[in-house]
Amino acid sequence: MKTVVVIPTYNERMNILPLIERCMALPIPLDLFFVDDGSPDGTGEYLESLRSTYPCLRVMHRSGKLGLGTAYRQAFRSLLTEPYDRYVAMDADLSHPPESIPDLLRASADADLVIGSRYIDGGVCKNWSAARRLLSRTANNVARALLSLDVMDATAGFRCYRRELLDALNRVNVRSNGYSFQIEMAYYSQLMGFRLTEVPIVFEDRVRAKSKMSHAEITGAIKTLVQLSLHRCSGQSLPDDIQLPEKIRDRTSL
Ligand SMILES: Nc1nc2c(ncn2[C@@H]2O[C@H](COP(=O)(O)OP(=O)(O)O)[C@@H](O)[C@H]2O)c(=O)[nH]1
Ligand SMILES: [Mg+2]
Repeated sequence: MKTVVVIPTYNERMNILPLIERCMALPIPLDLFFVDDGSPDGTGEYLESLRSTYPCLRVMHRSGKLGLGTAYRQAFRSLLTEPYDRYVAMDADLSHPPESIPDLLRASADADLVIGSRYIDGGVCKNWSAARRLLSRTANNVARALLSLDVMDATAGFRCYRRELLDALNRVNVRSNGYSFQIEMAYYSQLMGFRLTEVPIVFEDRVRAKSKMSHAEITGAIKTLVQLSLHRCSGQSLPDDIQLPEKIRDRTSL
């Protein structure tokens, strides 16, 4: 099974080396694909300098801070042209423990989208401020209520997608540029009838560098939630050219 880990970075220089070392210490082969948005702290250049030591590492450089959602979309589109079976997504800040990647991959034997979850039994969320906790819980509760999502942690960025799901999502009109991309991807995955599951993770707030969460991201998430609930209320259409795999078509909720 060929797996690539996609990691968007913006000013994460201090987190890069421990992240790569912990990924490389895992007993499974992984390719690492970073998407750096011209980080002013030199993350992109630093990643380039590590390529000779870690041949499995690649970097997509973009011209400026273009958003988390577009970083993932661009990376996934490019990596779908390569023969990967699993696409893991994670933050660069070590909040998502690389040691849980094997759990996500194992669970992907029976699920198309596996979410590394803070909010199911066994999931832990450490050292997060009360404000961040409240924001995350509220976003999840609202997403579940408005979109009938079957997962407890739809905002989580630690995920594993099977190839056929990512291929279908690539043809859906996913619009979020920022953090709400995660909710939108979970929504369309469920809508198309793909199987979603969660595995518990121990999430720990970053120790180094700063979070990029902002008021603009919160506003963007509210906009996405409104758009998706309107989409849901208006008959849940998907583009005509979406070719769902037959076994998925049988159980789609459309
Ligand atoms: N390429 C890229 N990466 C981003 C952008 N915004 C955030 N990130 C990265 O996305 C991940 C999640 O951001 P983070 O600050 O950890 O958000 P938090 O976990 O919600 O506090 C981190 O690896 C960031 O460096 C962006 O605009 N472009
Ligand atoms: Mg983070």
